[in-house]
This record gives sequence, structure tokens and C-alpha cells, in this order.
Amino acid sequence: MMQDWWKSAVVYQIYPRSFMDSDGDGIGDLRGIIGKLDYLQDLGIDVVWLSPVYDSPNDDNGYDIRDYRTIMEQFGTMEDFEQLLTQMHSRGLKLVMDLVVNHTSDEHPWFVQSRSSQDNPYRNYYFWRAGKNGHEPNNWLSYFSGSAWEYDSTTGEYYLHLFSRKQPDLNWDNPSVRQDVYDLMRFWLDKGIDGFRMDVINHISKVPGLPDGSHPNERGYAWGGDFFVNGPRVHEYLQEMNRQVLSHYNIMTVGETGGVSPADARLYAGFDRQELSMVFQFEHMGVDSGSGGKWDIKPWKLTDLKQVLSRWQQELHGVAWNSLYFGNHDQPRPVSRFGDDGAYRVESAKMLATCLMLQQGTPYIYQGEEIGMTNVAFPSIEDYRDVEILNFWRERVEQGGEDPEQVLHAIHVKGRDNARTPMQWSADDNAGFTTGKPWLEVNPNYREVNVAKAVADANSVYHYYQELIRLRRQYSSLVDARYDLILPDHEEIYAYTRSQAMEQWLVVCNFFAGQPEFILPAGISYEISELVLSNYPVTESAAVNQFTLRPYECRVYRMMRQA
Ligand code: TEU
Repeated sequence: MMQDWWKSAVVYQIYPRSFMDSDGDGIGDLRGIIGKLDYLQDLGIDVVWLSPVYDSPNDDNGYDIRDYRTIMEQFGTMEDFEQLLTQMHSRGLKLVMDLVVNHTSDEHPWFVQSRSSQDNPYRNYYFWRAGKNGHEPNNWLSYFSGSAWEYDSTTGEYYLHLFSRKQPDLNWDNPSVRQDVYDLMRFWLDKGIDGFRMDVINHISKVPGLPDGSHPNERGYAWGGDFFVNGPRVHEYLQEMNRQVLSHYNIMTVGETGGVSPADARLYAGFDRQELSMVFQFEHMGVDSGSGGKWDIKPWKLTDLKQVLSRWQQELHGVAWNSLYFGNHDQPRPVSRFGDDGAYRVESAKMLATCLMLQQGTPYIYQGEEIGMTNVAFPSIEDYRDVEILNFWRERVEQGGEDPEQVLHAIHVKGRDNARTPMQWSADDNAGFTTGKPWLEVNPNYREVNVAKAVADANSVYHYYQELIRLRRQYSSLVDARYDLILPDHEEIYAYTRSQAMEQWLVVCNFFAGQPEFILPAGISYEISELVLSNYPVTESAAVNQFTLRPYECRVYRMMRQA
């Protein structure tokens, strides 16, 4: 098995709570996933990234782990897990688990011990500090609204939680923490899993002293990311993890690293770094956010999106590996965010997939993207479940007195539950996801948008994804060919080439409903061209030099130069 098999792989992310329920409790589970492995194999993906399935009180739907070595009861048993892994491997599918070790659940035994007394051996597994002048130890904001500190009356001190108050941050400066994490990683790797997605892994090293963030808001709180994002010892810890654990297995790792630049990514995922295989960057996820962050919605510009993605392509080429994604369990649905989820849902979903998956890097398909699932706009905050959404509502509406309609609109556009509505399998009740009451309501468009309908329709988004995945597998040049953006200033067309030896790919995507003229820039020479893929019927398939694009039209040409 090649050491870097993940460079040519296509990954499919499963959010288990919403994928398939086998026992009618309204919550997805492992046996539900087992029942859908043929579907995943037919799609053509190679790897499944499985969001956390460990025991958890589900304050953050499994990203708050209470026991790293047992399966969450709602998801099934360890025997179910081992059957899932065996059945995936028998189909040639690989399984990457979600490693959440920046923090645990506050119900994890380590934290239960740690909070019990100031001299407990586990006290320094977490960050405990005395208050300052009647306030929290510093002014950091949590990602989930409010202070990043929670007062605990048992010992009269505060503990740090960058996320929910039920997700206390682990103290990675403590060597015992690191060894216990490495042990739990080996527990799963020795079962035969094929790697880890590492949750907020670039947050594990905090600046000593935990200094205040600058520019506090009117309530006195500030972004503290300067003191925990890409912290002072993060590479030391990841290189130690690689030496002691990762390098002993033929696996892939992807770090979730919000706040990294391409230069940072070269340190985390450089071919010569012995840290991670690749990272998830977030710059392109910020093109529609203003200075106030994700909830400060601003119109996005295609030139910004092209500039960000192209910079990542060029600055990692040949030195580090890239991940490619538009969606996941934290992001709104791409077809609603960057495409058209109305009249041109099918065309724009295909176009977005083409634009993304033919770039250099490992593509990640989030469950439902392959059938063009869309955002949902529930009428009431009562319909939402995500801790980030509910804390945002409480802070802005209940405490801040802001306009509920405006806050609900921001949730409709950017809320994480957009991606967490149950997978839409059929037009049956609850979209065939469950025979019970779903933990989160199904998107009302499931009768129109579902797997059964997509598989039966040769022109569906699903069959187009199959074709795209086949294309990547057929042409190895798509793994290593160099990416070059063309028409950088065009506000409607995203076009790029991928070049290797005498072969050149031309990918042309119309991101909007207009009908712009594509003109091949001078200097791109070729002798032979072949239209390999498109999301519309194309008659003048040879006309690669100039053609008019239809709404959300994309075309892929393979061109050859003669020696
Ligand atoms: O997300 C980390 C992260 O950066 C999120 O705060 C993300 O930016 C935000 O959700 C976008 O609105 C990881 C997991 O993917 C997320 O599901 C967890 O809630 C979080 O860590 C804490 O474990």
C-alpha cells in the first residue's frame, strides 16, 4: 500500500447523528451506516471521515467526549463499530475517525477528578485559574458566545473552554495529557482504522500566562486567538505525536486548523515535516463574513473566492498537500451558499463540485452534497438544536435585545444545522431517514431532493459526482498537475488549468445565472482537445477557444500538446 494513498483518494464525511437511523429512535447510528455501505461504494468514494461516535452527553453532538474508548449508546455498540470497519474494508473503503483532543466533555472522568480538588492528580489536565478583580481570569470569548471561562464553586476557580462550557480545554503542556491522548489514539489505530481528522488541533498549545485579547468589546470580552491559534508548542506536540504514534501506521491525518495561512499549512502538512498529511484551511469559508465574524453576513465576490483558493493551490504545490472542501457539518450547504438552490440547483451543484474536485488536493464530499441538498429555513428557534446557534440566539436576542427576525435570518444563512438535517434517502416519511421522530426536522424539500430520485435520474447531481470521481481515478495527472488560474479578474467565470508534461486540463465554471463569453487566453497552446465533462449537453464540443456559457455551466477539456 502506497504511503501517500490519500493523495488520490476522495473522502466522504458522515455526520452519524443525521445519516441513517436503523432502530427508529430518530437518531442515526452505526447499523444505519452499515446498511448504506453499498451506496457509498457505488458513489465511488475511497475514504469515510466519520464524525465522533464515542460516548458523549451530546452537548455538541459528540464533539464533547466522555469516554474515548466506548461507542455512544445511541449510535450502537463496539461490536457494531467493528462490523462497520470490517465491512468497509471488505469493500475497499477506508475509515478515518474524528479525534477531538483539544478538549473533553466536562463529564469525562479526567475532568470529574480535576474539578474535585485543587490538589487532585488530574488538576493540571485542564486550565484552572483564579478570577481577577471579580471577573474571569482573562477576557477571552468562547467560539459559542460569552466568556471562555466557567466558574466552578467546588474549588472556587474558573476553567477554560474555548467552545461550550461543557467542553473544558485539555492542558497539552502536561506530558501526562499527551501520553494519555497517544494511548487512546493507539487504541483505535490498533483496531485497524485508517487515520484521524483532528478537531481544532492547531488550538492545543496556549501562550503561557494566557494574556488578554486586544480590542475588547463593549462587554469587555475579546478574541483571544492570538494566544491559542497556532500556539508556541503546537509543532513540537504534533511532531512528538507523529514520532510516537502516527509514523507507526500507514494512515492519513487531516488537521482542522482554523486561522492558518498557506505558510502555516506548510508547517503542519509539509512533505518534509513529519506532522500531518494535510489540513483544512478556512480562508475561503470567510469570503461571505464581515469583520464581525461568521454571523456578520456580507455578499461574497467570486474574485475573492478565486484569489483565496488559487493562493492555496500555488503556495502548497510541490511542498505540502491540500484538502478541498466547500461543505461539512459546520458549514451551510454549498449549493445554497455559493450556487443557486432554486431554479438552477442541479446545474450549480454540479458546477461547484467540478470547480472544487478538479483542483489539486484531496476532495471532501459532505453527506448530501452528492444529491444537492440545500439549506433549511426553520420558522422558529425552537426548531434548532445546535449549541452554537442556541447560544448565539440567547446572547443576541434574549440578552442583547436584538431583532429576532434579523438573528433568525443569520441562522438561516450560516447556521450549522443547515448541514445537519437528516440525510434525504427517499420521498417516504422523514425522507427514509427514520421510522421515529427525527432529532432534527427533515428539510421539507426531501420529496424533491433525495437519493432514490437522484439514483433513478441519469442527469442527477449524484450521477455527475460518480462521473467526477471516475474522472479523478482515470487520470493520474489530476493528482500532481500544476494549477494555474486564468481570467483572474472575471467576476462570473472561474477558470483554471491543470498542467503536467504534454497534458493540460481546462476547467471553466460559470458561477452565476448570466451567459458570459469564455475566450481562451492566448498562450494556452494545444494540438488536440477533448470535452471530457460538462453539466449541459454541448454540441460544439471542439470549440474550446471561445464559447458562450449557460447559467451555472461548467466544462472540462483535456488538451494535449504534441512533443
Ligand atoms: O469546529 C471548530 C471550529 O472552528 C468551529 O467553531 C467552526 O469554526 C464553527 O463551528 C463555524 O461556525 C470543530 C468541530 O468541527 C465543530 O463541530 C465543534 O463544534 C468544535 O470543533 C468543537 O469541538
